[in-house]
Amino acid sequence: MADSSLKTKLKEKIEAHRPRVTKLNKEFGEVIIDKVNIGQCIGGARDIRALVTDISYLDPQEGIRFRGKTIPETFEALPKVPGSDQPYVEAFFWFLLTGEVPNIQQTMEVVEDWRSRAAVPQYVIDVLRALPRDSHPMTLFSSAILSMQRESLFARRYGEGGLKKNDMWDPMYEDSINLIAKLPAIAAYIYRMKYKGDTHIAPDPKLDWGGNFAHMIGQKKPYDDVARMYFILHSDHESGNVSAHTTHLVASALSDAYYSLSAGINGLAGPLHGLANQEVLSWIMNVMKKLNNKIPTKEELKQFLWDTLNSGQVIPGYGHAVLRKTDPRFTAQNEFSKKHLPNDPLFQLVNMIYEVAPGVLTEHGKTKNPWPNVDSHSGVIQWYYGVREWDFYTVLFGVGRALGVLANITWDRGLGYAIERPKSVTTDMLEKWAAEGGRKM
Ligand code: CMX
Repeated sequence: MADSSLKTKLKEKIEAHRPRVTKLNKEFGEVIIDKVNIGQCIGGARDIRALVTDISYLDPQEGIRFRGKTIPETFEALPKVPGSDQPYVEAFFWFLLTGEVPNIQQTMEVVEDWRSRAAVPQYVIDVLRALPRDSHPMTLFSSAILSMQRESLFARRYGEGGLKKNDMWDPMYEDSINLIAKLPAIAAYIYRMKYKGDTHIAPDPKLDWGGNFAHMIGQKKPYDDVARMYFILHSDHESGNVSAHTTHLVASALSDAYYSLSAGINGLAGPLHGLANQEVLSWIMNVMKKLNNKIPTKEELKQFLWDTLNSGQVIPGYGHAVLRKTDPRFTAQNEFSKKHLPNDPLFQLVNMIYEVAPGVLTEHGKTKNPWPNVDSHSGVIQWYYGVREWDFYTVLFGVGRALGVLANITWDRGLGYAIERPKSVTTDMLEKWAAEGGRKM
């Protein structure tokens, strides 16, 4: 079978890019681009420039750019689904992989390709049904992905021997597309099994990837656009965040896409990362419950924020390891909400938190970034459209995040990136270097 246009384009891009990386490595490998201090060593490797990706870049002030485009530029440039305001997620994936905006024919080829690979094997359903029904949806999601590892073409071809380093991106790409195509149906199955009386809705072969997810969870327009927007916004945030880095790290051992994505999803499930969007909603609901479902005044809100901080908890949805301004993914969701749910009380509460929380966090004085991140807004939109089971929200994040991390590990294999293996040191060594004023090089 002939390769798809996307795969052909990707091959061209990888082959054109490879000499740049080889040259950098061979001729300029000794050039210093960063230094590491004890604080970074203890403090989660923050800000150390030690990863490479061309798929997205996160500027602390401006926020994310996908392939050089801001969020509004990205949404503007991509072909839209007819009758919708939002682009095809399939077009976005083409853009992430190649850096080029596809035309509508190229986009529709991806739509067709993903449709043709979307059927979820029965044993995945059996695995989901065998797990305790009160398992967290992220446990179900990660288990479903891992259970499909036996399908990996990468693992098969590697195991057969003779898979050359320069050819590894090909089965990694195939595995990635096979996985992406199935994720909406898997996520929808989890949703309806857990929360909708175990009743299920078959995919509609006429719909695109994002629209089909909305359909399969039982949502109507304009939720299809919420799904598309949500998946695109959550896709990629350069390489150092926990889910992206974990996926990359696991793949660096030449583990296949199934092992790697499942691991990344497990990292996303942490409350300091993706689970924060669930935490935001439960925090907001707690505030409302304490006030008999009344929207708090600014003074009451301020008090709740302080109570949270004084009890040693973080304010979910605020702060960021890299960003130092309002997350443009927050802004994009805020713009959407202004248009579609301007009078929703929870949306108004999100805006009130945005007015009050940065001041409280600044006065509290710990966080380097008192501004909201993506998670402080996403749950409220879901809630408005009736997706109120907030422990499902991180699965939505995970479906979107898969696009970015799988594009990245396909490129990792295309460029032959090495197995990741940073060096560790002991506390004794750090104390010695602290006393000596630095490590003697
Ligand atoms: N509320 C209260 N305290 C906060 C805070 C918040 N929202 N954000 C940071 N801090 C605290 C940290 O806990 C840390 O305290 P200690 O010194 O006692 O350990 C201090 O401020 C310094 O942290 P930082 O350098 O500003 O932030 P980090 O890079 O260490 O952590 C993050 C980043 C996102 C984990 C943190 O801001 C946080 O916990 N935020 C709330 C959870 C959240 O919204 N996570 C989602 C992030 C986006 C995503 O990945 O989905």
